Amino acid sequence: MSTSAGGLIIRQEEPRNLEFPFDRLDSYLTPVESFYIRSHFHAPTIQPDSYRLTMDGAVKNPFAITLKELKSLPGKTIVATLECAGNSRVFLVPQRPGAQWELGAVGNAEWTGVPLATLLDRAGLNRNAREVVLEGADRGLPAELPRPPEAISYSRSVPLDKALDDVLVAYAMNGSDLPQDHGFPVRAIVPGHYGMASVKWLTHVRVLEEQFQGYWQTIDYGFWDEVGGIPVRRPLSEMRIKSEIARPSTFEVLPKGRTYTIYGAAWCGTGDVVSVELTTDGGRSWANAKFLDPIRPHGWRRWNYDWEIPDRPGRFTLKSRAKNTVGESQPDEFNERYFSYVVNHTLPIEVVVQ
Ligand SMILES: Nc1nc2c(c(=O)[nH]1)N[C@H]1C(S)=C(S)[C@@H](COP(=O)(O)O)O[C@H]1N2
Ligand SMILES: [Mo]
Repeated sequence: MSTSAGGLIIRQEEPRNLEFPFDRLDSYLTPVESFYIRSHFHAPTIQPDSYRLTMDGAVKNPFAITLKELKSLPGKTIVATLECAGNSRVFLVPQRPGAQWELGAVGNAEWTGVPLATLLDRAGLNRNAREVVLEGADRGLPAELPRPPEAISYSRSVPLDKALDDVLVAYAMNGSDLPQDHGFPVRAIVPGHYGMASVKWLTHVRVLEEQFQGYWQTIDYGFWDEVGGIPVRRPLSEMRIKSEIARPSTFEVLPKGRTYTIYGAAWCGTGDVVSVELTTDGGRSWANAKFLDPIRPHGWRRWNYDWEIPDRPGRFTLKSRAKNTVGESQPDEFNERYFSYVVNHTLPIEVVVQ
């Protein structure tokens, strides 16, 4: 099978926001040229020779490390699916502000780097350390209100236990140096979390003894949780379970009376995807799809399903629904607490049979 690469859809020219045409899905690892790009500010150019990653904050031995030193530390390679928290926003009615992503603000890649735990260990955590702020070299004014009074960097925090568990300080993607748009020379990969956590152009890691309340933690990439009946703002974190139909695509014309292999992928942030079901009658009946990929922590699983297309012309609504090992299942409806993020309900794909 030939693997087609590149050919992204422009959602915004500058800063660059490009979407993978999800109907072209045909490999387990998304080729680097096809991997969606989501950048809030102009991509910074970092010279690899002068690059330093600074580790400081609530630590005993702050230090800065060069790219060469970083690459000389024991490395690790993982597969992780990154999904932008705003992926599939175009399905929301009424329309929400933000990039109108369809199905392709998601990709699955292999990442190589050094565990953040190795660097935190070397820095020596203070007793009251609680969160780890990951800061990128890119700066600017956010596009949406309320805006901070001056330019800010892109920064996000992860809880300390996550930082020590499996966060990767990555310098390679699918076996090659990171491309500039994906964070050259170094980015964080926070497996299982929505893409916003995986800070690109990572130059500064700050350990905090308090809760981080930065712009991308509260104003943007937050949602309304609830404590004792009172809505409270919390940062988005783990990806919620989701499956997407890659083929057929919306309004594709299919021949009646034939077999069509519906094809897609499914992923989640916690646990493993264990089933994908398909409905071709708008939700009255569901049947199991077959997996094409084994379970692999944090990697997506492609699946397919042979649909015997009825022998009559008409409009049909297809939906897929994934379930995982921790009892999560895709909901039927969008959860309004997320306003314009976490669009993981069963997405209707309408096709034309003739
Ligand atoms: N420094 C920095 N890191 C960033 C961003 C950014 O704008 N600046 N965007 C985040 C968001 S919202 C997503 S979804 C992912 C996208 O990663 P990609 O462009 O490599 O696909 O990067 C995250 N890391
Ligand atoms: Mo994102």
